[in-house]
Amino acid sequence: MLMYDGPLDWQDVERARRGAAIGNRVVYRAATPSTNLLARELSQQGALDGTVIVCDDQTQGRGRLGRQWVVPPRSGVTVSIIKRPAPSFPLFALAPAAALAVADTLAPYARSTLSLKWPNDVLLSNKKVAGILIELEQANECWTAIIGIGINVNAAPDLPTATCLAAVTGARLAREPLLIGLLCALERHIELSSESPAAVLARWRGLLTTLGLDIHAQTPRGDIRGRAVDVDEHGALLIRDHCGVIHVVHAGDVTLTAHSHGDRAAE
Ligand code: BT5
Repeated sequence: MLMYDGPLDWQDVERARRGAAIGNRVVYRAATPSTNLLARELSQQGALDGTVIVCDDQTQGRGRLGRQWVVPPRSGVTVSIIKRPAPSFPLFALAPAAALAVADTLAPYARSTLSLKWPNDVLLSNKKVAGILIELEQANECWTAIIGIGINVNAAPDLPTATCLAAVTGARLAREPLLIGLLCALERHIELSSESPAAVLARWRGLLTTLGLDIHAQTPRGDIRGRAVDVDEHGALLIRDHCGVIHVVHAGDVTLTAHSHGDRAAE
């Protein structure tokens, strides 16, 4: 019988990923403050490229810009991947690759309600079901990326903007096949990114619901209001303000402004 509330069977995941570039080695903790933090420590201690860190209870999960990621214990996929791409790898494609990997993992269960919100939220019925936090470190000309992904599978935190996969499927799901599928899809999209980053960005762009809408962007350089008209070849958001000036936004947060609002709860 499947134990939806039991501990993650991480050995099942490692078995399924034996010999793969991502997940050949899986590190599991019942509880840890943050898998991204642990991944960084393990990476500094020499953990191999493609090592996967998972936990059942993340007590101080991190979002972007100092925010928190909150997950009820044993309910979700909480994972960080250590990736050391070749020097020529287009790092800007990593976040789109990760978002597409999550989208492909969830699509069999919820294709019609799935969308992406710039820069890296995955939404189901316009509510956030997954978040991605990529942290980069450089040493001796080489980059290490810690790719952190949280997916709400059987529960979501008590936030009006959050949902979980089970809310859409109406049934609780085993987390192991989702994690195995996610690692497989991530490996595929990272490979594709190094061969053709433009193809990855084109697919990612196609799933972005942010485009064409009037938005308010909070960026490290200040606030911008206008219409999200496109993304550029590096994934930056292009916003046209009311004077017609195009702003290129590499990092920030986006909310819809009044006349774009419909039922888009996660905005
Ligand atoms: C993110 O940040 O969405 C990135 C989340 C990354 C989490 C993973 S879990 C594994 C790894 N280890 C970590 O410590 N982190 C990564 P951001 O775009 O800043 O969104 C954070 C905001 O989303 C919060 O301020 C809340 O409003 C909301 N939020 C928090 N927890 C949520 C959840 N479980 N589901 C949906 N929304 C959530």
